[in-house]
Amino acid sequence: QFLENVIGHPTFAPADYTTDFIDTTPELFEFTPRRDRATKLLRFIGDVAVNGHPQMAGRTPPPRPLPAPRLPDADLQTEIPRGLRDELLERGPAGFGRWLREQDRVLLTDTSMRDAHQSLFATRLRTRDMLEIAPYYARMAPDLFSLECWGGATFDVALRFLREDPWLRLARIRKAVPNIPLQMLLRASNAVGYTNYPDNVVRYFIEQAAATGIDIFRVFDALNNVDNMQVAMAAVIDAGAVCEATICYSGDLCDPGEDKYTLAYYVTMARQLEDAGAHILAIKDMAGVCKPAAIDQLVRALREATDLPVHFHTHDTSGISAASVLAAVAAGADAVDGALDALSGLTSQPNLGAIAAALAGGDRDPGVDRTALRQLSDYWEGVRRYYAPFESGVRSGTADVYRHAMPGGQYSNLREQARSMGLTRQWPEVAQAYADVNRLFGNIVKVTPTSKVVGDMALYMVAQGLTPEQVVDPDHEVDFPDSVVSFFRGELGTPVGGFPEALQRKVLRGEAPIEGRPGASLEPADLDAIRAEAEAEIGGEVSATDLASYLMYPKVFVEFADHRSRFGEVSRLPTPVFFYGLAEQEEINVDIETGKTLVISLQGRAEDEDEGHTKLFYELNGQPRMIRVAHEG
Ligand code: 3PY
Ligand code: ZN
Repeated sequence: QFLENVIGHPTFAPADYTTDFIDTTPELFEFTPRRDRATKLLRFIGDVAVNGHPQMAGRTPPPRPLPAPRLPDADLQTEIPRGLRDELLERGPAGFGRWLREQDRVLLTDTSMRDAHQSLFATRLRTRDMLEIAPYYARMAPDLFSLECWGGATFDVALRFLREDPWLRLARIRKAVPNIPLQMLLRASNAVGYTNYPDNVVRYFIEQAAATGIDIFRVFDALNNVDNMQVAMAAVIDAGAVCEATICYSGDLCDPGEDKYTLAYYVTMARQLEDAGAHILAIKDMAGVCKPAAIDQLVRALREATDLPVHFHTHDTSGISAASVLAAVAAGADAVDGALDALSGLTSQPNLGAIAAALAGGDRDPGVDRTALRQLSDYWEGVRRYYAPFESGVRSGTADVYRHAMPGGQYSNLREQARSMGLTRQWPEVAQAYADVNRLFGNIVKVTPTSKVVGDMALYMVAQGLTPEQVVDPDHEVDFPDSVVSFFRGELGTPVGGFPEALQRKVLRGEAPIEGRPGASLEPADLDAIRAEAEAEIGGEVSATDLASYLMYPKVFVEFADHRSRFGEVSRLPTPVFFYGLAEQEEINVDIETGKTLVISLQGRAEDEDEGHTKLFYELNGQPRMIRVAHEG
């Protein structure tokens, strides 16, 4: 079919098909035999070789060659043992929750594939690096409570920057790890986006996620608004998955002056979540400010006030969060989160291997194989080297987090944003502005997306040299960022205690805010019409999961789909090749499907007689191939 298409095409010049030719004649490529998939990947590799990866602009690549990460020595031919997911499948979500609460041991969630890299290297961990290690998890760590591997910022970053399909990532992890529950972070009505979606979109997204492989949904609302969580929670329960309803920890329970985020406040919320059908309660300490004495009180109070098990999540930004994890365990927490050693610490989770070791032999010993955890971590250590250009450069814990309370998943991003605005040296001012904005906005819960609103305003203040007094002064003109205007309109819901009225009037310039739950004022989306619109935009078929991506991020999905049709499944490429390019004479293996491997090497390059193009000479499975790449810009 390929030959027929090409030979029959009027603009075809033998042995001289160029990327332009391919780009301008997509109709030739409406089938996907192996040769076509190979051509697309060669074209992508060529594009990185000639033009560089767009993500690397302004970043320094690590020295090459990068040693391959070391895989554990477990035998992948052995049968996959029974794991905690089997317990879940047998008992169902409610029974699983009750079972969890009855355990003496504390259970462990590994966040390496989601929050750890979101918090350490800008969410850039690629599917290929997850899939290499996934079957080892299945064999070596079946006693883990869950792998947090999806949701949060990973969805957006996969499509936008990694140009890979987050749904394929999930489906493949599921296939490789059938025995450990897979967990995702869901921003309730904001799903995996930054704004409220219509209720039927939230439900559709959750149905797709459950069908593709998510067992446990950690559902939170960025203002701790239970009303905003009901639709998502009900959809999770209807999908037959575990609903881990989440309380975002804010303020300071250890402060005698704390009059907003009090124990009574958290207990009330926990009871509402239990009434709404939660199977598990999560305490999400997104900034890592929940001190040991605070988590002790909180875990005890929530377990006493409800019949639910309690799962504690924190970040190590301060450098001492493991103390809070151990305090949570001592107070009766049923499960805790950590990241495997090599991906732990700093703005990520505390160290899972160290937590397991500290608890070993005690009455809450998690009962995991610590040698296995070490070998899995050895792998992550090698993988982390690949992503060095995306690390924030933060080298130590900082007590400053107790002042600004930035979420760990935001901290490195905001530093990067500050850097790109030329504000690197003004970081202390940005941190102070963040704390000031929080005060001006009425001391709100700060987690995606409200944390983004506060961060946008803080950067704006520092860039403009605005003082807090000027921000509130009705006579001082301020051009508030869009996210701030949308927040004060109530598009993310209403904060505990309401909006500061005078500031709201100033921001909205007389416009009336939304009353009540934002989702209630959004028209249901016409999914059939939207699918037709998406198909028209990408000029091809839109699958059920493609539609879910389009509903979240229409523009980003269309760009992704365009990339996918030009370059194929780039998630299959090794990470150094994806970001830094294939070195000449380096040989790589790329599995394009089970049992089908491409062996690719780059033999040389030459400038083309046609100016602005480079010819790349490859060897593909022993055969010479030439690709011409247009120079960009
Ligand atoms: C996210 O929503 O991405 C978060 O990690 C919040 O902590
Ligand atoms: Zn987190």
